[in-house]
Amino acid sequence: MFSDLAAPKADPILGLTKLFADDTSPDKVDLGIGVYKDEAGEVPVLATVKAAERWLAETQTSKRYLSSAGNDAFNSATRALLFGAGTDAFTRSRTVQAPGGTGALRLGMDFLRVARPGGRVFVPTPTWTNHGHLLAAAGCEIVHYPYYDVATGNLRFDEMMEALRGLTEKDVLLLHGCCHNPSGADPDAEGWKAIAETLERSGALPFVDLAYLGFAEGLEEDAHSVRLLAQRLPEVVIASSYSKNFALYRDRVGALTIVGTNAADSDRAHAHLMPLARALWSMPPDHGAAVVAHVLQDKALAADWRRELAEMRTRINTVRAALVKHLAGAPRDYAFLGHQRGMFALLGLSPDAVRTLREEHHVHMTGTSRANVAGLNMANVERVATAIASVSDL
Ligand code: PLP
Ligand code: TYF
Repeated sequence: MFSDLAAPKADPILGLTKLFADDTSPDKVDLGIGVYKDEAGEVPVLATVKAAERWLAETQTSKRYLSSAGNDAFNSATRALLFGAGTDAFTRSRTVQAPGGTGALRLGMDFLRVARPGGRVFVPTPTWTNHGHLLAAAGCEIVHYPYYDVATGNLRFDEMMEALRGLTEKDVLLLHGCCHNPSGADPDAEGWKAIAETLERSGALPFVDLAYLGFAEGLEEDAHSVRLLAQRLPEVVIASSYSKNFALYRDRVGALTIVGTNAADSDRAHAHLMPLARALWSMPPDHGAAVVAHVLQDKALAADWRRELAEMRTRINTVRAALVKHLAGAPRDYAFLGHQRGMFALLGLSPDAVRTLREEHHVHMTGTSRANVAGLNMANVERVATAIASVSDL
């Protein structure tokens, strides 16, 4: 009977929404779920998306099925964004549209069972909460590797490299392409080189989750990780998302890109993705991908989108710097936050401190003390910093 079903464990990030809604303080600040907010605290539709949606409404003549691979123009534009049009990696890769980065991750994990049967998936600690659920659902065996030290605010780079020495050619290494969630700490160029060398030696397959392209330093800069891996290694799998950089969250726009040794190998891999996608969702939702394809194909709209993306990135980096500045006198040195990128900052606060922040200061973040920096603005950042400083000893 359904009545016998025990309540499932709630998602610790999504569960925050209700706590925030129930907080009646006019000063409450939401640093919970990872959505970009503007200076006014809104999550607006981008102007370029609105323009493309108007175009789509005017010109779309049919909603007949496309295919399990989705929109071809979108898939090609995705490869161009990842690698640069006409590059070697562009030529020897194939993309399948998926419902969000999450869909791309799940499709990619199903593909791992085909491409690396019996292999283990090495996952960073910490990582995005959904990675574990997705890997379990796809039946993948998980091995955790050390990535980030919450106590010091630094990468655990040497320990990570030591753990990666255990990789074999059957295994898979899950990496965050930029703006690591939840820490915001990414390897530098030297670090990526060392990771690529380890993968080269072991023959393990890199599986890159790229959900924040353009949110760290820029579109080209943030693609460095996937470009380097594709250049150095025969095979790479990339799950990318347009939820953040196009603010298309609910429209579910993502892509799975397979880089093979050559185009023929990638075609073979692509053929395997089709039945896997059919068993998951048959065809991906079209609207958001059609919008992204139109924006990226139209020179003027593409330039406008790059400006809108730069505005989001600049605001995040500006409020991050302001947070660090206002935390300068805190009992703990928070300077490390200034070296990290993207929407998230892992503050290293105790669960007690997080609860006090929520109950007494009306500042909401995950129980792990991950703060969405994009929830800050010039009007609230000093108050939030003061509140964080006041609970740093708890
Ligand atoms: N990967 C990471 C690291 C994320 O933070 C997210 C968050 O939204 C996703 C993947 C998936 O994004 P979506 O499925 O909303 O496109
Ligand atoms: O980490 C975040 O906040 C975003 C959004 O189950 C998100 O990636 C969080 C949890 C989830 C789905 C999306």
